[in-house]
Amino acid sequence: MPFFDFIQTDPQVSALLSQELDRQRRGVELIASENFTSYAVMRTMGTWLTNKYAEGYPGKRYYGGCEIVDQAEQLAIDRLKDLFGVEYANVQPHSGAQANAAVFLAVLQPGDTILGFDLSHGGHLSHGSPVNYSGKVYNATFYGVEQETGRIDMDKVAATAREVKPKLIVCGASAYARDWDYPRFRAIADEVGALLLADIAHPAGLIAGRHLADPAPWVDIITSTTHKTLRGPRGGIIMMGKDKDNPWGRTTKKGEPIKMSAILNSGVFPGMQGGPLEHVIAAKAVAFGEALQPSFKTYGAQVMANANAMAEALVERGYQLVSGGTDNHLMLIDLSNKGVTGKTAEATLGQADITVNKNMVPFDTQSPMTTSGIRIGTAAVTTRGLKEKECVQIVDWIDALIRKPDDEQVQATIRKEVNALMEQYPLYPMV
Ligand code: DSN
Repeated sequence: MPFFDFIQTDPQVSALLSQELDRQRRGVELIASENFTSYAVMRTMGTWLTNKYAEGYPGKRYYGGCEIVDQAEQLAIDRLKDLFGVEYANVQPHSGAQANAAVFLAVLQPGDTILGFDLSHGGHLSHGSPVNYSGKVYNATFYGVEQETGRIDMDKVAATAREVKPKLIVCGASAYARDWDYPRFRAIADEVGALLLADIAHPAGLIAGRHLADPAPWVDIITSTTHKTLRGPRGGIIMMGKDKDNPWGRTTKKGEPIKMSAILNSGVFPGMQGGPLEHVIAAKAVAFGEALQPSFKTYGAQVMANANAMAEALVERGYQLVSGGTDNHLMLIDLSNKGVTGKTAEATLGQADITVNKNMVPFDTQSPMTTSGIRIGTAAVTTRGLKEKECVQIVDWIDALIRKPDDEQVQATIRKEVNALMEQYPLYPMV
């Protein structure tokens, strides 16, 4: 029975589901923040757990009938703690942005100063951008990358921190191809008396697989999404390497110090969210179970090998990568020397069923809707089964398309080749 047969009562939505599955199957997916969940993760999301209200936490709910979802949520928590070797995990945030919002609400007061990575240099909207609540409610300040190196200069981060005296420093990005110096961020946070938050939404799966530096021993709080390199359902999480007493001396009515875990939990619920999405939380449990398998470590190694192969092939063909290469699953390509904007490149590659997103590059002179660059990542194509050889082939296609951005013949020819390649790597063949 086709996966979506049960919604034949709604042929319009059913047709759209079918078309989207076909789009995902036939194309090369290079959006760095996307991936393909396992069938088990996806099926778990589409279950009757969606019917259950469970405001609160396992064992302490505001509704009856939670004894089964309590077990599912506890399983997700326990597996996540195992996966990252941490003492505290909250699996309820609906997204990474919600996780960040809950943390900010829990540990900051309106008007407090935060120091984050500049959105226009690769940071994230929810780290203080003026168009986001985080930049409206808090006094947001930023560090960025150096124009010559495309890398963060930690001495400059320290100088900015000394100047602005933030209550919270955020390390983490949406488009930064390098690993993070967590010990140095820790030293800076300690020097200025700030809390330190690592948002690992992009590299989470690579950190879980121990391919990249582990923030847990260094930072106070970790947030992430679950659907990028971690390959779970769309959602967010919050973790702490160690739980500890809150630094503000807040106590219970009995005068006992309140743990940070309680403060963060209340930031999520009742602070930021209502009922948790227990169907998604159960799917997170499935995904964390998968990530605990040895095969997930192999997957992460291949994601990075594929990214490296693409980065090298791009550089060989004259492409400028911000920071010159990659340590993780993504790269940011500055197309200014190729005479096309990010917007044109995204549209041109899209015509050949290669999906990327236009992306600002540091010190960009184009607007966010045009951009000088594109961002590409290898998490999704690696899940499909592609290896270095196919990744270099993809770079050749990208190069041919960008050289002749208006040539519909080139686009049609490459589209056929892309579709033929991806047919060899079935996506959800059981559907
Ligand atoms: N939109 C995500 C990304 O593409 O990185 C971050 O929220």
